[in-house]
Amino acid sequence: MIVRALHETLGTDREVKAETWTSRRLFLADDRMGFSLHDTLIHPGTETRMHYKNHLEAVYCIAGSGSIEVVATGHRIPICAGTAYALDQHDEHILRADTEMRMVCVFNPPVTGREVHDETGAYPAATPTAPSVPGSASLGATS
Ligand code: 9YT
Repeated sequence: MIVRALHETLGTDREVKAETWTSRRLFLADDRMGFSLHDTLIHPGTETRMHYKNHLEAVYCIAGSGSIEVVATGHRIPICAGTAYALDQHDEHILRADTEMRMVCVFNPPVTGREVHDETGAYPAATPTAPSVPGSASLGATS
């Protein structure tokens, strides 16, 4: 079993800061779980355009409020504590934070550590890391 506390990530390589967010990465690819788990703060008053072409991401908002816009349709959905979204179509999106938002994020395949968005809003494709549990299925993404 791996046990990791949020405070242990602060000020380490697991705390990754970008202009509009700070991602505290609790579990990463080298934990061999088949996903990564992040506790992410989205800074108030910001907007972040993202397009995870190489990953699937699920996000659960546990504090704060804002909205997500699906770029392809222009559809805007309010996000507040208790709302989750899954980018099952690798959806390009714009996240707007009205107040500081605290998000629990899961990436499949897992991110490896220091990723920040490239110019297209993506993280680079990961090198496959097998889950450590014998017989467990890989959660491989498709692009
Ligand atoms: C909610 C979201 O996607 N924020 C951007 C940061 C990213 N999720 C991360 O690496 O924690």
